[in-house]
Amino acid sequence: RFAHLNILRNSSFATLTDKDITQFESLLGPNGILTGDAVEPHNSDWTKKYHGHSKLVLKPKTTEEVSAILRICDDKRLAIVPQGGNTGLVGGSQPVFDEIVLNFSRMNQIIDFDESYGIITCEAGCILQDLHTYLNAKGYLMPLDLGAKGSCQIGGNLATNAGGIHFIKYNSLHANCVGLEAVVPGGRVLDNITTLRKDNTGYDLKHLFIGAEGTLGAITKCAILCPPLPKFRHLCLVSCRSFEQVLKILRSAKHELSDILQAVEFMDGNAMETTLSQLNFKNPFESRLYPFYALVEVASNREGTETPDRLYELLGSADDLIIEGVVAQDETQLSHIWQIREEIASAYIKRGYTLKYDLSLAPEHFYKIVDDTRDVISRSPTFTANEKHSIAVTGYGHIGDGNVHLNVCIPGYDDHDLQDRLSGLVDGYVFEYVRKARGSVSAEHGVGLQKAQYLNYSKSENMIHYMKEIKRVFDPHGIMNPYKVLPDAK
Ligand code: FAD
Ligand code: 2HG
Ligand code: ZN
Repeated sequence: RFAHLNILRNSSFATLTDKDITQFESLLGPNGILTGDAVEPHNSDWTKKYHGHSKLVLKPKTTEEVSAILRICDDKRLAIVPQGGNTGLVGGSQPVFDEIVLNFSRMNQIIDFDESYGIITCEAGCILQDLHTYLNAKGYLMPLDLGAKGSCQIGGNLATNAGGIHFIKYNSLHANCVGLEAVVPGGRVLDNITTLRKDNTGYDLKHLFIGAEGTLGAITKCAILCPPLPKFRHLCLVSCRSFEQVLKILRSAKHELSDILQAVEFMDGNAMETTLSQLNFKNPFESRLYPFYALVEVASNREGTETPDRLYELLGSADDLIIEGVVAQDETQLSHIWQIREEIASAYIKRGYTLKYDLSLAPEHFYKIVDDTRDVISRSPTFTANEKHSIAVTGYGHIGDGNVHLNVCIPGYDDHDLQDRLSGLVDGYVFEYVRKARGSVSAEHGVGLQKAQYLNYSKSENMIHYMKEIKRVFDPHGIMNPYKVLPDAK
């Protein structure tokens, strides 16, 4: 299904033999490898778009085992794909052809928590939700929170530099990762595991692995700076008639609540309607639906009414901008409203085949691209009237960070011809729009396979030149996650 990407298997890679499998099995033990049918879940992705043809999954338990694997793979020219929780949305964690899958699920130990500085040190395969649970019990939290937290791993989060809903408050993993251990092809271990907050001893190599999507090496351990868990949080959901009104609420929230602001999220009416109907959720506004919604979350350690009062004040001062608003009255309501927002992605995947665009755009383009994409589809002679009627175009996302998720969805998964016509039109339109608007074709999900051919829409020729040079330094034979991010890097 990727014929249009024109990808050919790199003929310099070896083909896996039974002898190779035996060698890996003697290295990792029988529980350390998967073959046959057990490999299949690792060949596919959550969006049901990407399907690889790997015959082997390796499940190391230690950095030493990862090092031995990458030495063997480099010597034998066996291509390899790191895979965390496999929740990525850009086809980055599946093999394209027969690459070996390097899975981190058995490297899931928490190594240490430094209570003075709030720094957790752990292995790459720790599930994000488990880290939250561990830290919450100690009065801390992970600076990263996202809808896939029950499955994604901290190694995958670092490899994608994942953003999520609390980015506006805690910033990116580049800001919060203080230590990292990675293994590069050939097997060298780059041990930069430290809990020092400050270390200005030359080039900070760990940042190259954050956001590299597994193309430079495997992340095996990390140390993350964790904020204290605020004792009280409060959330409101408001509905608006126009997107401009949502932007005004964002500006007020940033000004009036800056010291306690945790999240400002956005969804349009189609996202709300689809999530409620596909997942059978209760509408917080009974049966009433509106064109646009914003969520504003604040948190503090102050007991009493001071914090929620400030949220009510914001709503009062924005009275002319809001059609209807609700402040969650307890944890159950708060979780319910968050669930609606966080499960939009799942709702569209349940509805059918979904084109996903994860864009950074200036406020004036943030929703315009959604409207324009809808227009382009409705004017296109490529689709019948029935097809046009069935295509849902929606915008939602992290408005506080300028990150819009544009999703275009058709019901079901069987109509490959419609899927191809739709992506043929919309991919070109959206990425060209983003290039002209000087946005980013990937705000937080990464480039993976999906956007590899559009990297130059957001990065200059000189920057791509040096990215390829860096790739060559760490991975001279190109075995690490080939065909992704920099497809023609050798
Ligand atoms: P995988 O999907 O397994 O891998 C992702 C990439 O990282 C691949 O290129 C892979 O090769 C590489 N990789 C994985 N582990 C390692 C490692 N140890 N060393 C080196 N490379 C590695 N993303 C956001 O940014 N913000 C969101 O709000 C968000 N919400 C989501 C909601 C849902 C419902 C879903 C399904 C996904 C969401 N995502 C979001 C996308 C995804 O969850 C993130 O990209 C996440 O960080 C991926 O982690 P993972 O462990 O699943 O990695
Ligand atoms: C979110 O913010 C995720 O919900 C998923 O990043 C976005 O699926 C998407 O397009
Ligand atoms: Zn997101």
